[in-house]
Amino acid sequence: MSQEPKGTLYYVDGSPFARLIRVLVREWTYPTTEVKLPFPLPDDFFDLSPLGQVPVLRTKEKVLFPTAAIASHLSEATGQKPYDTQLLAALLSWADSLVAAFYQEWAGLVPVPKKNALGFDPATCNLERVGPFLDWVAQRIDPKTPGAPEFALGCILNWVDSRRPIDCKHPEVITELIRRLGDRASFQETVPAPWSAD
Ligand SMILES: N[C@@H](CCC(=O)N[C@@H](CS)C(=O)NCC(=O)O)C(=O)O
Repeated sequence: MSQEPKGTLYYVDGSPFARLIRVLVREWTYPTTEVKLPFPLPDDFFDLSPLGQVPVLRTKEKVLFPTAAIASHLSEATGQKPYDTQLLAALLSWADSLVAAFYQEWAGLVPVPKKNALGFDPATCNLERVGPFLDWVAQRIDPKTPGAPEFALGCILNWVDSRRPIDCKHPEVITELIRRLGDRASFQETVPAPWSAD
């Protein structure tokens, strides 16, 4: 990306949300200066974003977050064909629930032997939606002409497979998408460093 940067993109190497935006700026040719941050994020990151999360894209005009808002800005700024915004929103919301489930596990938090006012284990509940949700997603994606939702699905599933694999067979169309995305420069240039909770 040798053109003049249009913005500064703050990211964490392992974040599937941030990776999606790093993929989109490459796929849609929106040059940015990428700033890699440590995780956990520095306390003063709240000065940039009140949510204290990555990704954040700072342009001349505004500070953009969360991921869906950045994707929408990039799509408009680079003149992309409209994509399925419900599908992208559902995928990002699903990723939020996976992050919640995995963080609970990685932090060693399990239900304690006292009254469970909810009556269920939130981490288990968050993982129960994987199968039904991916069946729904499989009806809506096109592995041959990927757009924002397909790139998001690729980033999320690559993250799951590398961080905390789930025992769940994906529909064939999803397997095909992941294989195709792996051949793209945008995915090859943004592969996160290996990490393990152990
Ligand atoms: N819903 C947010 C999720 C972003 C998110 O969870 N980012 C994580 C990294 S994967 C983060 O910055 N976590 C730092 C924290 O929560 O303190 C979005 O769509 O942008």
